[in-house]
Amino acid sequence: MEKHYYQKEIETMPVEDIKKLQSEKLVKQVRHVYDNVPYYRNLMDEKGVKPEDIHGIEDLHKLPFLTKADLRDAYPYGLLAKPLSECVRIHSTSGTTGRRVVAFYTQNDVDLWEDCCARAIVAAGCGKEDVCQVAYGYGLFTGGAGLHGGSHKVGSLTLPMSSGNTERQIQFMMDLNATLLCCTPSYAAYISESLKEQGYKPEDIPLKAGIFGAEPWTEEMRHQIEETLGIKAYDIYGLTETSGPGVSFECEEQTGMHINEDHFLAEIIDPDTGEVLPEGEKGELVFTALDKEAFPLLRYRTRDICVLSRKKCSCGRTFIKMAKPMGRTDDMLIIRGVNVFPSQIETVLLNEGYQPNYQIIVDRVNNNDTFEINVEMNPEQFTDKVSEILAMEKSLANAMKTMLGINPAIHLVAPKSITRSEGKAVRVVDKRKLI
Ligand code: DLL
Repeated sequence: MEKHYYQKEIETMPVEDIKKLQSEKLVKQVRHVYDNVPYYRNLMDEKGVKPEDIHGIEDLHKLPFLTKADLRDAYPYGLLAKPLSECVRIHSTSGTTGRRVVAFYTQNDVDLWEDCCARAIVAAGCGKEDVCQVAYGYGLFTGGAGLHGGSHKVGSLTLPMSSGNTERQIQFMMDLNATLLCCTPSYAAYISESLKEQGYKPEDIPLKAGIFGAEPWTEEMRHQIEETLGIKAYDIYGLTETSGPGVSFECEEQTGMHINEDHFLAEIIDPDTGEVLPEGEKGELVFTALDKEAFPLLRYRTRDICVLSRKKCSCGRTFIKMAKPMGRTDDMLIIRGVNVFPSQIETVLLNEGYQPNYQIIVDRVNNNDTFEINVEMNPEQFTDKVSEILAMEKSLANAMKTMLGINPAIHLVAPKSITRSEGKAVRVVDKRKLI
């Protein structure tokens, strides 16, 4: 089968050439930041590093990290490296606590970001003949604008739906023969559930691919969405601070996401010590944006826990791959001293035949953590016999105990009683007020 790329020469560049390119860009970018961002210049001065000390990517470790706390401190303009008159766009995080992060873009920043999203669309097997339904939120969130821009670059017919109004999403999808769906995996699951309820079979649905990201999702959830919609579902990753979606994207191998290494330099560090870890080890993902002009973060700690791998990929792309993020250093729950990730809970649910419709509720009563999971029953599991429900709850609690090492209280609830998400799903309610 012929392979398709959006920018073949870059995407299949020999690794040595990528590293050389990254080194050249890094030297320039450090100079740009030092000269234009007093906040980061101070961090470098405190660490005793000057731009002259950075000769290439081998010197990256000398640079100070930048954290979300720095972004909050510097809000709103403190990390801006270009005059506002040269900026054409702002996006912002969906964060619910504290100050939001605002990111600025020059026209060149927007262009390169859209190229990254275009690479993802082509890697998902789509092109000019496709109809791309963008059901990520439009607005300050980067999902809508990013995939929209990428779809234009590829020349697909773009359906700028934004998220929500599921009836209308389905109507447009069916009437206008959408072949590519872009939205969060939880919204994709919701749309597929609604299609199924309306009696559509996978073969009735025009879609052939989906590009889903912005939140963690498991392989099990991927299989379920793929089966219900009759598509191939591709993961896409990114964050507002690094432009948005498209920092990395999946190819047909579906074994991790290729990082757009001509624009982003990735490292994995030990989140406790800051030490750089070798390829293949699990740790916190750190990005240096090599081309961003207006908001050029160096060594930005994402808080996402991940693994990198440079194993040869059958798609021909040479960019390093990142595994699906396993969670965030800040959404890992510590319950009764045990580390718990929502993704582990989701894996158990799907293995045990439940849908990924659940909510985790953690509280602290008399200095003890309480740990409850509300889980929706499938319509076919639904029963009003208390003994049957209790038996199902017990069996699910046992499966959770095996995976997590601690025992949650499981509450099976009626089908459709947990609020569906049109954007990022809210999986955890932590009432302990630990911070
Ligand atoms: O979520 C950008 C995006 C939009 C990515 C659309 C993909 C698709 P933020 O709202 O700033 O930006 O959230 C960034 O979301 O640090 C991860 O924790 C998480 N995240 C993003 N993509 C994935 C993914 C957008 N594919 C934060 N898998 C990141 C797991 C993801 N987590």
